[in-house]
Amino acid sequence: MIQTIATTPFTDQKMGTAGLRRKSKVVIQPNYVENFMQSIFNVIGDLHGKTFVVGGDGRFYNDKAIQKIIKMAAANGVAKLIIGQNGFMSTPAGSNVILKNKADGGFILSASHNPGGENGDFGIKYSNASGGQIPSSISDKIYQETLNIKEYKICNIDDINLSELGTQEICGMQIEIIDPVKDYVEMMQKIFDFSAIKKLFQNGFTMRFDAMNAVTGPYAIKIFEGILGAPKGSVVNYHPLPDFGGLHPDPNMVYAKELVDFMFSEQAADFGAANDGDGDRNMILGKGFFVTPSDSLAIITDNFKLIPAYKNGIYGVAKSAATSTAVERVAQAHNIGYYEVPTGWKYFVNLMDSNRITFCGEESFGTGSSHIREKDGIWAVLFWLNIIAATGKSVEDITREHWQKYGRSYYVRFDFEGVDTAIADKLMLDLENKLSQLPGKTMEGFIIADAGAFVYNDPVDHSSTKNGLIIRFTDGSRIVYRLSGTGSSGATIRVYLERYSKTNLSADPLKMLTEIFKIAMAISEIPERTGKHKADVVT
Ligand code: VG1
Ligand code: CO
Repeated sequence: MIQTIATTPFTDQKMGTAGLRRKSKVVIQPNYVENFMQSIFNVIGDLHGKTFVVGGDGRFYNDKAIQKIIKMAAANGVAKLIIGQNGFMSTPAGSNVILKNKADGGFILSASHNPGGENGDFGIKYSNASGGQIPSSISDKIYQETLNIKEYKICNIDDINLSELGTQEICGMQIEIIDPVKDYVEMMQKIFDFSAIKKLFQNGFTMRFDAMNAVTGPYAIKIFEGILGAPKGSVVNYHPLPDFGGLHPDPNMVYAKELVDFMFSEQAADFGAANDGDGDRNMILGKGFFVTPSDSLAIITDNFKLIPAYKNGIYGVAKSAATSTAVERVAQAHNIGYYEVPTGWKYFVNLMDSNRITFCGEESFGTGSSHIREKDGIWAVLFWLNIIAATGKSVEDITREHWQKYGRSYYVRFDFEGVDTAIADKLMLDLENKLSQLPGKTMEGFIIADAGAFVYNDPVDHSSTKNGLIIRFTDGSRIVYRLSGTGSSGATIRVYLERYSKTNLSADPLKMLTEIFKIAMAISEIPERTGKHKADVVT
């Protein structure tokens, strides 16, 4: 039944910040998924006795790609696959299943927060036995392999029915179909005070969770409405759809518009939240109030004692360089370790494995802890509910009190999308060369303290990564520039701005950052070079 099929390489199978992401139209080409998967299997080497976890966020092509992966894994000698029922599994649930079963790795079929459907994107995230996505040293090897691939192995059998739970054997490989929600719920119950949150809802507390027609719907229904007793209808857009119902499943102020409008209306619930396509991102809202992901990480860290699983202490905390410095002040206050890493969750994995950190987060709506090795959308929502249940305070009060205590980091990200790749690369190169001349200069009344590339030297594996450019001002304000590594066409220039104030706590973030924005544009020449005088997305 095992066939060896001749193939020719694709030249664009390099993984980005989090796995491979391409237009669906590209991925559905004959042999595209096959080449990529065979390259991974070749780099792993001997697959005998190995177990992998497979699932996806249910987007267009999830069903087809998963059948190919199953048949190829069998043909390549994999011992066992643990598969999410109907081929579904969120990214955080997948990480948990890998760790719980001591599997050798896993594949989540998702392009995360990118739109799905025939005209959207498809992707594959590859994790190893750590439960986190592979480091660049391995993805580089896989990319080299994709450029040289000549053949792949596949089992010539009918498609497998993925709807029935249980174990079966296909082509000499064992497959176990599991309910991915069950394990995930059990894990959450071990971390948080479910009975306190349940009481909160019994006392009339209201919430709205927007699953954005993506993978977290079934998890959210089970946890929030089922176990915790949130009123029916609290979870919306909970049916995972192949095109996410046309939504862009990125939980931010721009793309989660329906939820934002509701939470800023007269009918607003006490608490609002959304997750992204594959369930690893989260947005937290109060009544007419938005919590930036950078503040959310700081607040979560400051309140660790309220949560059963962390009450006896946490190791340390880490953030991506582009994330605001709010959590740094909390780490100092609690005298715990503090780390700054490049953008991408894979950089947190070594820090968690070596007990250097417990919490970590990114400005891009990602928060998580060492319970798994991925960011975790529902975990973050439960963390906030647990803080609210323990303190009896609203989202807004919790956040404002945090600012009173630590001061406020005003923070906004500007994305310039669809920029010609050559123009974007040249812009970043020229900018980097210019940075050494900036320290000491005064612009718009702000004095530049230092400027340079962000370089991370991993304290565990001693790898060195350069990611983004940072300008720091004497008052603590910062500008970070990066090119996105998750797009599927053209380049996106991300500009992250931050300004700190100890006393001015209720200003409009965009107003606070007016001068810093002007400086960021003047130094980088983004308007002149890209023709864009305004960002495409502001979050
Ligand atoms: C973006 C975010 C980054 C995040 C990554 C994956 O990457 O900025 O913080 O880790 O997406 O998120 P980039 O390179 O486009 O800036 V997701 O929810 O995969 O999985
Ligand atoms: Co995601």
